[in-house]
Amino acid sequence: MAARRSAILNVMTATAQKAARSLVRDFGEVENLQVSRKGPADFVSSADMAAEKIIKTELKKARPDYGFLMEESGAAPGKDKDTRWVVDPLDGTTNFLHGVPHWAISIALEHGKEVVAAVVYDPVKDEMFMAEKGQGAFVNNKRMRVSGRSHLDAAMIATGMPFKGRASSPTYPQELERVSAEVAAVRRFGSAALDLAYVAMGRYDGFWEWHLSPWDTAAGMLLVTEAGGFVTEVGGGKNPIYGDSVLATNQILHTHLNKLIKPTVARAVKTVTKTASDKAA
Ligand code: 2AM
Ligand code: CA
Ligand code: CA
Ligand code: CA
Repeated sequence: MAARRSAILNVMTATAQKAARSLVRDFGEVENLQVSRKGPADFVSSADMAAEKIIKTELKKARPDYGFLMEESGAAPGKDKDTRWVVDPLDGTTNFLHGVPHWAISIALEHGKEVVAAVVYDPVKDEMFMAEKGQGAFVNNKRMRVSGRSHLDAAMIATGMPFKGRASSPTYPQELERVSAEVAAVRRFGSAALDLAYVAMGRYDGFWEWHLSPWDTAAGMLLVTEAGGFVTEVGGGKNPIYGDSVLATNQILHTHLNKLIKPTVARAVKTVTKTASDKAA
């Protein structure tokens, strides 16, 4: 079935394509880009900045009243206080800067704290992932469905390694060990937006990562739910976009995968509490 794109998805896909042309040009001569560091393992390049500028200009032209939350320029409220774009102009910057062809543009539209439309575009593979609340999810012109795999021993699970240092994710090594021991394969490709798109498409059966930002997850989350999957925080919390973790799976594996990851989380919370009270004593 072909996707009939609404006006808003047309705006979002055209914007993503325009930014993609700039990014693809820069990807072709990555050695000439200006790169700076925002933190210890946090890079931003002139490609990220140029793409963000294009996206902001195009979206502003199409919907002048909407606000923005963008990775590089932050929050900019619009006249319409209820509606804003949540944008990552380049998800997978580290891949991009190393010439690894796995990165994407992520654009979500949030209305009244709810994501109502989403586009994730991978220009290298020419895959345009899109969804609108209540209308299903599509890749190019094909409907997407999450996988039907029901056993962890056949599942491919994606994750992201903690990028804020070991101390910020003390339970992650055990989580990875427990998950690796039970599933067919674990993958770590370095773009959370594409990880979520691949769960929506049924390529991956699940994905979890800690400490992502709203621009990494907002669009991908709607792709997964509109493709019939589940997205929560690790442990089941209902705020994966603004919380501190995301767990996305097909319909069947959510409880299993959550249980595998969660026990170590519970232990870590106890340990932290004890240390804090020790200090106070
Ligand atoms: P980015 O490329 O837009 O920064 C990979 O684990 C995911 O984490 C990617 O979506 C990446 O988004 C994000 N990420 C990687 N390093 C990061 C850092 N140092 N700070 C914040 N987010 C990061
Ligand atoms: Ca970044
Ligand atoms: Ca990102
Ligand atoms: Ca980014």
